[in-house]
Amino acid sequence: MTTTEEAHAPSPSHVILSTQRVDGGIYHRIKHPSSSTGVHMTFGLFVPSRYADIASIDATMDESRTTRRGRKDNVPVMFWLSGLTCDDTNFAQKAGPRAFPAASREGICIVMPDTSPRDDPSIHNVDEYDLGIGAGFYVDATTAPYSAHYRMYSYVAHELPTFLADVLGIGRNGCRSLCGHSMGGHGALTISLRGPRGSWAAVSALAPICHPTSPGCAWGRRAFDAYLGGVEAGREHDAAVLLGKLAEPPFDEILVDYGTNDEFLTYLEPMSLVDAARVCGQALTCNARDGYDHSYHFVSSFVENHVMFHGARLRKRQAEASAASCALSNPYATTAGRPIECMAMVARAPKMPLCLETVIVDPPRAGEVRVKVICNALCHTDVYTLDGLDPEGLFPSILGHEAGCIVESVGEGVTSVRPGDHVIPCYTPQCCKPSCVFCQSPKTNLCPEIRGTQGRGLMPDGTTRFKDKDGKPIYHFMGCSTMCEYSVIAEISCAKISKDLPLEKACLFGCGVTTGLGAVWNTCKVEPNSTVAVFGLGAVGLAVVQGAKMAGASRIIGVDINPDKFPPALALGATDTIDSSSLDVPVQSHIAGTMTQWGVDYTFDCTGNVHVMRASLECAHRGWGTSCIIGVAASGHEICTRPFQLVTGRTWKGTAFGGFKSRRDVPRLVQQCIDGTLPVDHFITHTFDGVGCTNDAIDALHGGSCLRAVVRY
Ligand code: NAD
Ligand code: AHE
Ligand code: ZN
Repeated sequence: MTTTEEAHAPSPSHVILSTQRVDGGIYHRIKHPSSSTGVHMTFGLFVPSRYADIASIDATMDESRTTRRGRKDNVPVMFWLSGLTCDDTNFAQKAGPRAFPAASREGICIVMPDTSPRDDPSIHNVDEYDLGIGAGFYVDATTAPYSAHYRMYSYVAHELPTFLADVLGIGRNGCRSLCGHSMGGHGALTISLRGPRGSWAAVSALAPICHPTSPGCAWGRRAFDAYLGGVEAGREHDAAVLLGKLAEPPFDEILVDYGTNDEFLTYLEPMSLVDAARVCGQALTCNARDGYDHSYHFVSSFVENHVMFHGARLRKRQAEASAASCALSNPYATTAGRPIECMAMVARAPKMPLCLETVIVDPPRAGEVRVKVICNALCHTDVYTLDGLDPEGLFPSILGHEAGCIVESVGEGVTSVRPGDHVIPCYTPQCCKPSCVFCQSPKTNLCPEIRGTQGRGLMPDGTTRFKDKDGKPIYHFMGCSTMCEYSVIAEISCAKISKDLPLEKACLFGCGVTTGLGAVWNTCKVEPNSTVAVFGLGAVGLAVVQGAKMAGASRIIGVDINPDKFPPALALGATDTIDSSSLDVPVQSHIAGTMTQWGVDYTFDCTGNVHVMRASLECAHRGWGTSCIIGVAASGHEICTRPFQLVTGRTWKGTAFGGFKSRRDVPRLVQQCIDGTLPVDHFITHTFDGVGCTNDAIDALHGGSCLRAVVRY
């Protein structure tokens, strides 16, 4: 059994008859062969500028059809059904100037089908305005000669919605509504009332024929006699009858306008609809517009109200549809809004192994996002804090800040991510507020929006979302806390990324790799042919080597006290390696004196050791060398050098997260990795399964051969 949709599935070939720029967007006329009517049908389509890819459709719709088919967002559309004698252009010409800008503001498309199968070779009755051409009455005719092609009900109720959804990605998931004038008002009301509940988001009408089977309505009676063989059969296409039969109201509200000077008022009988609505308890706003007649002057005077009426309901439907599709695609829908009990590695005290515990993760509050942590990579800074070296270190806390996550649920007001999205938590957030001088400046990535509470292990409202099994609060860490199967982070700390990169690779962009690359590209802007020295060849140091190589550095000196780190450094582009612990002179004199005369253009500390930071500065080139501190020094440790070093032209600077603006740049880096221009596999030297293995990852990092240990949850 073929479904209604399959029976009415659109055939491939369509023709764009015309495309015009109009106020608020683009207006197309499209002709296509219709399986319902069996002839070619033409419809008008207004597309707001914001839907550029649809607005730019052309005759060869094929290749980009897939993109439109693949659209994630539900583009809403209002169907405008015209009245007797009209074709697909009347509304656009006479009411478009008011309706289109309003639709653009509302973010909705408007589709304007023809009023009859105009190409039907057997119907020529041009002298009868209320039957045949221009008068299809939105029914499927059952009597000859009209039964051959006059199937306007099926065309508007089924085929055209499928065409729009399938070919243009418009009006999917019920994001469509009906409005119409006169015969079109009848069509809008009856099609919406006959359809399965919920298949249309809203209905409204201007001067609609409300009770066409009524003795007073000659139009209805003539049409039903001619198309359906009698008025009785027309009861299935009579809005007042259909509404009066309903047990409960199908819509939150129906909007109707008519003119008190409408010359066809006796045919329209709006009060019959008011009575029917009262019977089934349907809210109906029926406005009698004083002095207005049946013309398009009336229509264009009130069409904006109707467009706004539809806009509000279509947006609500859009939100419901995306929430529903999220729920469908979001295996976490069942946990949303409730505390989650899960496993975490809790740092109970400095220099003590992490404890595997059951914790409670509360739901996200306003502006917050709860994420399922898929994997977490260990960064030296986690160990530094666990070792009690971090002046901001707090216990008990949940550490971890280099992770790949999936959004489980979002708090109130969160719009940039939704359940099911892949995200990277970022300890350097990006609020993007116009008032934030840091986010607005190209010079820095240090958005301070939540830095105060973040440094105190709290969420922006000053509370925590973690509790242990005794109900005691547990502190957050760096606004991430990803050594837990679920975490709650601020929306402004969420970098939404493509799902095309496995999270166990994408997680590396949460800290070390990004920091190393950014120190070279953003903080120091290393030029081609520069000479570089990198102190500490862990993941951060090796990312500096990789970044310098990609920047075209001519000489890259890698310094470490662990020779095991030299092979990966050389593989990534280091030209020289030094085991500084084996030197009998200070490393800076070896580099600036033996290996080079005056030092190198750029040096980077990736150890966190203040002595190495000094050495790294002091072998920066006399006159112009720049030394960048990446390493995080232990509490109380301070850097020093002779001011003479700076007087003689060296610059000492530092970087956090490589100067990258987190939410803008992390997705780009991930995309570069997907495109193959930024490989990172070489950083993953160890993998573990289960949050409980995090202590093993720490041991691995201490082992000396580990760059990044990725723990998969
Ligand atoms: P890591 O432990 O993996 O690597 C450190 C490397 O330094 C090791 O290879 C070690 O052998 C080497 N090293 C140690 N002492 C040395 C010395 N005296 N001379 C030369 N080499 C020495 O650490 P990582 O994850 O690569 O992080 C490196 C540093 O960067 C840490 O201090 C970390 O806290 C910091 N960090 C800072 C940022 C930031 O935004 N500024 C981001 C990430 C990491
Ligand atoms: N809490 C320490 C500061 C530690 C620190 O400098 N952190 C780096 C990131 S390390 C990532 O592995 C950073 O981004 N700092 C900027 C910031 O705002 O913290 C302390 O000294 O108090
Ligand atoms: Zn880190």
